[in-house]
Amino acid sequence: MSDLDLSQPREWIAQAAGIAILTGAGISAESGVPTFRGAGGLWNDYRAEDLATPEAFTRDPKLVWQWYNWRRELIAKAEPNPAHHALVQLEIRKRIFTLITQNVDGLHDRAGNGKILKLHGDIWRLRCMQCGANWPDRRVPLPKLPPHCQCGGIARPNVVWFGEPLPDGMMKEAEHASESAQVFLVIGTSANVYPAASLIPYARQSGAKVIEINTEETPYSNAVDCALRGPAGEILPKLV
Ligand code: BJW
Ligand code: ZN
Repeated sequence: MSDLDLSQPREWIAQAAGIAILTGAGISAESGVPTFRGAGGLWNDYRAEDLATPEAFTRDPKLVWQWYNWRRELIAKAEPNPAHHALVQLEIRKRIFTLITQNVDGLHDRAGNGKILKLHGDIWRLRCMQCGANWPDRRVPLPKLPPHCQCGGIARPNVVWFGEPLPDGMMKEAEHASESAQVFLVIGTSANVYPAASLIPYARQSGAKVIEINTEETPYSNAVDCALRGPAGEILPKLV
């Protein structure tokens, strides 16, 4: 870690008027929130297709909710880490700034970022399967699974499962931010899930310097301008 040369990426960041950032589960790992894939990933024990799909929820809403209830408990105990805080400093400093996150944990909000595009929704919001109403609910644990809406319908977590579209217009906004940025930071994502991962080549083709921060190699590590190997909570505060 200490031998990483940060001078070039630091200069790109310092000189950029506009910055866009894509974060994934790895940025919250140092806060104690498990990632999905890789060492200690959530889905080493649980298969994605068993839990994070609309079909799984229709089959067994209680099982899926038990998984989300457990994750809500873990996240409720977690605090934003130095990587989250560094991104708040960056937002204060840059005129053009967009934080695009795949995370549903809300730790970017709690750290204090304002301009956040939550591509995969928010674990702290519920949505009615019947009437479509959606509302915040931070109770941990939820008293009764599955929770219900006032209309009597079953509620689901307001997140995006496999096979579901991202929230209306959000990908367009993310693409706009990515093509307008001089620097695109990719932090703690395995870059396996689309369309989120497509923003990485999109930003680069639009002219941004792309900087990846990850403890491991990803499919894009060889296709970015600078790949920094190590924990986000240690690298990011030194970069910004
Ligand atoms: C650290 C670290 C430290 C650890 N510091 N780093 C094109 C090609 C192929 C497939 C598709 C395609 N386009 C669409 C698809 C299908 C599918 C898909 O992508 N499948 C792939 C798996 C192949 N995509 C979809 O279905 C999407 N929807 C869609 O495309 O809709 C189209 C449509 C249009 C119109 C009508 C209908 C449909 C939706 C994707 C939804 C993803 N949802 C989840 C669950 C969210 C809710 C929840 O949290 O429960 O989102 S899945 C899960 O993966 C979650 C994450 O946001 C997402 C990404 O994971 P992430 O963040 O990258 O985490 P990990 O764990 O994978 O990686 C962590 C990384 O951190 C690792 O690299 C570590 O090394 C690193 N790390 N500690 C720095 N300290
Ligand atoms: Zn309802």
